[in-house]
Formats: sequence, C-alpha cells, structure tokens
Amino acid sequence: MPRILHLGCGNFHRAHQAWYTDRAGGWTITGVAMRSRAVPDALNPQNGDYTLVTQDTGGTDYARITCIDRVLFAPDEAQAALDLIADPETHIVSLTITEKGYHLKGDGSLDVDAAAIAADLVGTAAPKTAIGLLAHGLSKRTTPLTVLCCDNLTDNGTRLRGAVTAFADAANMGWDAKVTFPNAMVDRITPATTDALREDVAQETSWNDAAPVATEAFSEWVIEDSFAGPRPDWHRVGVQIVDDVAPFEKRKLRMLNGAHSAMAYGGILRGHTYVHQAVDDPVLRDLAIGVMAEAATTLPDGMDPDSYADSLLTRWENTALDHALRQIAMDGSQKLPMRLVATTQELDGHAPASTQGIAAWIAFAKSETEAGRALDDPAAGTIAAACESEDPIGGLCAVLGVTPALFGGPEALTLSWE
Ligand code: CS2
Repeated sequence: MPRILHLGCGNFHRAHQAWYTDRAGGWTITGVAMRSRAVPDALNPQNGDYTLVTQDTGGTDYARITCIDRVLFAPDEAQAALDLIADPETHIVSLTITEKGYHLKGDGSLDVDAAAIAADLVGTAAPKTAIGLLAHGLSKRTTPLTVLCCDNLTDNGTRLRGAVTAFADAANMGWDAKVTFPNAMVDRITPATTDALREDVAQETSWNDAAPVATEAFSEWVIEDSFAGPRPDWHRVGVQIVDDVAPFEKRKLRMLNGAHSAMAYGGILRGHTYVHQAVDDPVLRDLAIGVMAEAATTLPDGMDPDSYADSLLTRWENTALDHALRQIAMDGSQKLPMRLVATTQELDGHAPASTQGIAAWIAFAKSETEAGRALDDPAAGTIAAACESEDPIGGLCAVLGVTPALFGGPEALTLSWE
C-alpha cells in the first residue's frame, strides 16, 4: 500500500489528516513522534488504531480510525525514519510539529544557530529535528516526493522548503529527486486528550482506548496543487486542491488563530478556562470580533470574511468541546508574529483590537512571571528576563521582532479593560 510518513503524530494530525486519509482509503500512515514516547507507547499496542470523538452541539460521534500502522520514536529510530523518507513506497512526508518545530527566524528563514539545528548540522547519525531528518532523508531519495507541511505557518510549504534547503546547503548536502513542498491551510479545533475523554470512550465503545482524540465537527484542508506524485483521494472527502492557498491561509491565521490567541491571553487574565467561556464574555467577544474585522481588511476580495467570522463565533461557542485557553496560550513568541503582528504591520499600526491582543499577551507574560510560573514557550527565558527588566514592554516587543512604536507607543500596549 502507498505510504505517508507523518512527522509529529499528535492529536491534531489524528483529528485532521489521518481522518481524511482514513475516509479516502487505500493508504497507510506511518507516524514519527519527534520528542515524546507518549504517542508510540499508547498507539503501537493498539496497532495504531484510535477513536476520534466528534463533540459538537449536534451530538457526539465515535469513529475508529485505522489508517496508521505504527508510530516510530525518532530519538531511538531515526534510521528507520530516514529509510522511510527514502523509500519509493513513501509518496508523501507530511508534518505537524508546531510552529517552534521549524526553528525559523522572524523573517521565516531557518535559524541555523538554534541549538537543535546546530547540533544536527554537526552530528550526522541521528538527526533530532524534523528539518535535519528531511534533509538527510531527501539526500538518499531517488523518486519524486511530496513534502506537505500541515502547521499554521505563513507560506508553510515555501518556508519549509527554504528551511530544508538552507540546512542541506549548510551541511553540504542536496537531493536529486523531484521534491515539491505544497502550501496548505489546515483547520480543525482539537483539544488535548483528558482522562475524562478516555473514560467516556471506554464507556461508550467498550474499548479501553489509550489515545482517543476529541475534535469539532468542522474541518477544512486546502492544499496547493503541486504534488510530485500520487496522493490519497482526498478531494473525494472534502479536501480542496487549489492553485493558490495564500488567501485561505491568511484568512485562517489572522482571523481564527489571531482571535484565538487574543481570547486565550485575555480569557486567562479574566479567569476563564475554555474558549466557549471566553467567547461568552462580552469584553473578549468584542476583542475577537475586532481582531477578525481588522484581519478582514487585509484579505483579498472574494473571501467572504463576514460569514467566515460568523461561523468562527459559532465554532467557538461549542460547549460540547472543552478547548483550554492555556493550550492556545503556549508558544506565543512563535504564534503572535503571524497571527496579530502581521495584521498590525499591514495596517501601519492602526489595528487597535490586534494591538489589544498583543497587550493581553504582554499582561499575561507579566502576570505569569510575577506568579513565579515560567511560560510554556521556547523563548520563556527571554520573556521572563524582559518582564523583570526596567522596560518590559520594549523587551517583550523585541521578542516579537517589533518595537512599541509600531503600535503608537507603549501606552497602546496597556489593556484598556484592566
Ligand atoms: C490554536 C490552534 O492552539 C492554538 O494556537 O489557535 O491550534 C487552532 O485551534 C487550530 O489552528 C484550529 O484549526
């Protein structure tokens, strides 16, 4: 059977790409867990099977997904992963490794000085980063391959190609095969798994699934039509294959993810736990609506932002799905530049709601630091140091690659509702 090798086999992959592939039929996915044993330990004894639980206002649905055959643990099985990247039966290597997994600088290029990348550039045996694995695997590849980024990054395929090429150049490597890196927009709200979900699945399906995933009914996947070889019949199960993904990606990142981040920081500060509570708080609802309206003005014509915004509000109001604000709040240093700063820059600083979203991140960083909690963020050390410095706002803006002047000065980065 033709294979997809998927790097980063977490909940989002299992609610989204694996679900589409399972329904399209005829393909196998081999997963690669990049850092934690949790997923291989849970899934391998179950032959890769798991329950996808759709929790929506219309009801709950339990579906068994069976297209994953096994999950490798990269730190121990790098050679097996490299062999599968080079294997002609593997036609697609896809990725969901989160924003920080790419080690990109603010301008979107690979940070060759990042510790993990620098280590992979000197050691050849077992690359630890996805970029290193791809560059080494591609150097052995002789037949066409599609490398499909499924993370929420601006120009995600283009950036991934740039990063892998930069790594290969720095390591004096390269590849001869035809390799394409389509851009893609991915969307499905997928919370982390809780014990309550495992218990619910055991009760409803009579199967003690160690790794169920909860998600919403809505799902969207838009992929640029630049495959190097075969792909599953994804278009038959709702995936849109288009010439240009950019408008879809911009709408999703700036409207959904931008408002999500603003609600996450604002919501935690206002004592909420889940998205459905935040969107029910008039202050945060207005903030989300404002972020979406500003983002909408940066979109090309024909993207129907008003009905998109309405459908987002409905999705966020889904009380059947407990989507924790703290999950969205992770890795703000990586997310905010693409979600909120980009809109503000494109509007020459005239984006009061997006600015308030960034102010909420600043207030959140300060309050966490004051409470003695390190942020869950690769820049946590720099963020804590900035918070404890004499100019926290300037220091935190620097983490996002901007200065307070972009927003009209530090006053604009103070929350109006605090
Ligand atoms: C969220 C996203 O965690 C986050 O940062 O904004 O994971 C969001 O739920 C997805 O992009 C929805 O498709």
